[in-house]
Amino acid sequence: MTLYFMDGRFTKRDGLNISIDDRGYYFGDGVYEVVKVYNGELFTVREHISRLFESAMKIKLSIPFTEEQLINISKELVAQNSISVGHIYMQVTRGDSPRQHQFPDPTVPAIVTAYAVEAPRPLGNIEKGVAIKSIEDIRWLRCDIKSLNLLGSVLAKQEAHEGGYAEAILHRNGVVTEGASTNMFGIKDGVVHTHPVTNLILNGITRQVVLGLCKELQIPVSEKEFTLEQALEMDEFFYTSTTAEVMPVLTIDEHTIGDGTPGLITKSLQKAFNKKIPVTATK
Ligand code: PSZ
Repeated sequence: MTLYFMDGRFTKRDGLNISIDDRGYYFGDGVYEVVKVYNGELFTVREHISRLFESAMKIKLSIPFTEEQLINISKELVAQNSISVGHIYMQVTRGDSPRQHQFPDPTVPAIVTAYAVEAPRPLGNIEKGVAIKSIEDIRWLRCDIKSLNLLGSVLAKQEAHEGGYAEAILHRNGVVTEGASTNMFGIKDGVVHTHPVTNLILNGITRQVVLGLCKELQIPVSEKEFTLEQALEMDEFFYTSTTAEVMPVLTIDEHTIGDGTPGLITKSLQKAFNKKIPVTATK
């Protein structure tokens, strides 16, 4: 039996009290996080919860819990649901109020819901690598906010999925921004390239972990814009996210990257990443 969190308590699914007037439902007016669980332990939970508060602040949404309380709720969900390998999903919306675009006045309490699920790591793809498709980035100009409004990402992911691709590589005016739900990295002549932290990307927690690993392994990094054309000429390519981890890219559209197998630097980053997570997480 899965236990959910809502309104300050843990409940079964049929005990959830979701309103048609929830602003998340009408407007996608809210923010969210996904936190990975390895061997029953939350990975980088502090960073994720802190980003949840940053996203909320950027949309002028006040969360009725402290960071510490949300971390404890996340831990409780993992324990209550006996999660071994999987993730936590947590979202906060601007509350339950009759539909009108402007914020409810007076303010209504933000609604925090969360659940935990068991889900295997994508180990086959992590080892073999994947094909991705270039798609124009039509999202809004605040991609730094982890907002519930995901239509731009949903449409890109669907188009990639229909073509048999694992992910969409988004480009704006020819510049690679990120993936539909991942951060993109290219490696050329030993240098790791990725989009700088601006309003045009989400500064992924996995992105930050991987940049830390580059530093530890003394791999030079360039956080500067690169074009889709330059991406095709990279020696290696990979993307990162909480669930995709460090995912090698073998082809972009029909163009092969390097020799069409996961690159050496990519593999060394995967190895270093694996050392950061509980070692027995082989699922
Ligand atoms: O399960 C999934 O498919 C997940 S879990 C998290 C994501 C996907 N994606 C987060 C994300 C994103 O939505 C965008 C637009 N860019 C980058 C990322 C990667 O962020 P982290 O590393 O924090 O998960």
